[in-house]
Amino acid sequence: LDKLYSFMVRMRIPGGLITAPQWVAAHHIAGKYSTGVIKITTRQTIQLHGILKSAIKPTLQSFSQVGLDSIAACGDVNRNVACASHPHQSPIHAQVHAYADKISQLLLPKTRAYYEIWLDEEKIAEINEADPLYQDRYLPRKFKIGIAIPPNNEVDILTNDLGLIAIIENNELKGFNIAVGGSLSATHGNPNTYPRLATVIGFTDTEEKTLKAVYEVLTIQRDFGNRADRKLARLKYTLDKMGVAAFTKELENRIGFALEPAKEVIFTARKDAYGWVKDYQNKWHYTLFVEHGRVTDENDYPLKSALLSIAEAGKCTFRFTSNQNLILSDIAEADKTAVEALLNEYQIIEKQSQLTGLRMNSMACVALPTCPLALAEAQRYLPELISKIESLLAKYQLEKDDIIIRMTGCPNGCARPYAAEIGLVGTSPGHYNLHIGGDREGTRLNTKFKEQLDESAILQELDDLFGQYKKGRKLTESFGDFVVRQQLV
Ligand code: SRM
Ligand code: SF4
Repeated sequence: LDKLYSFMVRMRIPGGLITAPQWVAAHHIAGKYSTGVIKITTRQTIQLHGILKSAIKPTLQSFSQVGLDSIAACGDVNRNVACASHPHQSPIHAQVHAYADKISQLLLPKTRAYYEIWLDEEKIAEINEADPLYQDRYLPRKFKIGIAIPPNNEVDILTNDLGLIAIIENNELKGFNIAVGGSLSATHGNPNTYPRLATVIGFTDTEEKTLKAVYEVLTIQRDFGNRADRKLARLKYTLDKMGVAAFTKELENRIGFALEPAKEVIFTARKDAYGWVKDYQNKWHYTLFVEHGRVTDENDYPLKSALLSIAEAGKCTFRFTSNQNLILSDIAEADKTAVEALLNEYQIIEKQSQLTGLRMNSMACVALPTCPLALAEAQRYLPELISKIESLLAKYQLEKDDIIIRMTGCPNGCARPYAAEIGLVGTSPGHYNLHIGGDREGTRLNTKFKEQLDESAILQELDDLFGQYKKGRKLTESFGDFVVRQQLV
């Protein structure tokens, strides 16, 4: 018997916004063709796993019928564009959010292959499709773009190859600070690889200039990126090789204008706005913590059924956050009670109210059993580990502390563990490197503290660190800031 291969499908959902009918469709497609679990990812989209080869085409066709595709959600192209998700972040949130779609469209590969192979548009060969951006070679590596609306940094803007930071004054979009060269991936034992936060290189005011700058950052990476070693091919390595000044000069040559000096920006948080929040247009939004993005019915928690009922009622949109969470969004005042009744009927609100700060600020990547690169568990294990860490937090009365903890099954960094206050990076089954000292706002990477710890060693180290934190922290000091101030890393 040969292996029974199955596939994963990841959708392209710029800014993570879909309609209720699209959620209903995703629910049924997942049930019919995949494991049934809808996984919200760290880049605001959804994945389905366990799709057999014969089911790929019907899956993509079913998504296409509701206006969703998976084009460029993987590969050496611009990936799903992430954007600040919550409409309460600004009265002009929609204007900023629209950039996610514009950029996604601008940078889509021009090939019709997806339509031909999966959507029966016939003509499968005779390749003569002009693509001025990707030409005949695509990019040397994946490319990621995010858009942030300060002061919230839920998108972890500086971990993107290219980050746009919206500058809003008096409810007017003035333009964007442009940050380049972020990426978290690293490889165990390869000192040439490293996580890096993006460097802010300037500001653009108009839409035309911003999109031009975005486009030409990609052409620089296309032309200068390392095509000999995929481990060193991301924009961060291109940037560090060229130097920031030379990179900026090259960009200015290509765009034909000088970038303005970057504006001052302050980030204060990365947390999602849990619960009910009203926005500037008097619409309501309910943000739900979805543990590691897994929407399913299990452990007496019928989340997937609840979301289906809510979607079928048709009174909200669905917004995915970069923290793997979900916002039931754009709810009219008159419909709020109905949505709340459904949330209560399925005990969603009650369950949410029982969660600790640590759990609500946790993320884990997929890892085992589906990720072929996983060295250790992540999303299947972190919930259980957090229960044990919660006992330690209770010991020091730190249950309400919003400590950001993230786990990945390997050093690729899919749940951005290097940008967490506590990062656990898988090294082998049951073992993790422990990183500490990221800040709460996402402007400082953490540092490796201990290597190859098993569960009891992780708990012992955290017990000790929490004890010191409880005793020595300044009034509102975060765990990450404390361990750095104490020079523990
Ligand atoms: Fe990732 C590869 C899952 C966000 C860095 N990532 C993978 C693959 C496709 C494994 C593979 O290549 O065979 C994983 C699929 C596992 C599965 O079974 O589903 C996978 N990555 C994910 C997701 C689903 C994690 C999650 O649990 O949410 C995230 C999907 C995002 C999306 O919707 O597009 C995901 N991946 C990230 C992030 C975080 C981010 O982008 O904000 C990173 C770190 C940031 C960065 O890119 O530097 C990330 N994934 C990687 C890498 C390392 C890339 C590199 O430059 O070396 C790989 C491996 C690769 O590309 O060779 C990878
Ligand atoms: Fe897989 Fe590693 Fe990404 Fe986790 S971090 S999903 S184990 S590639």
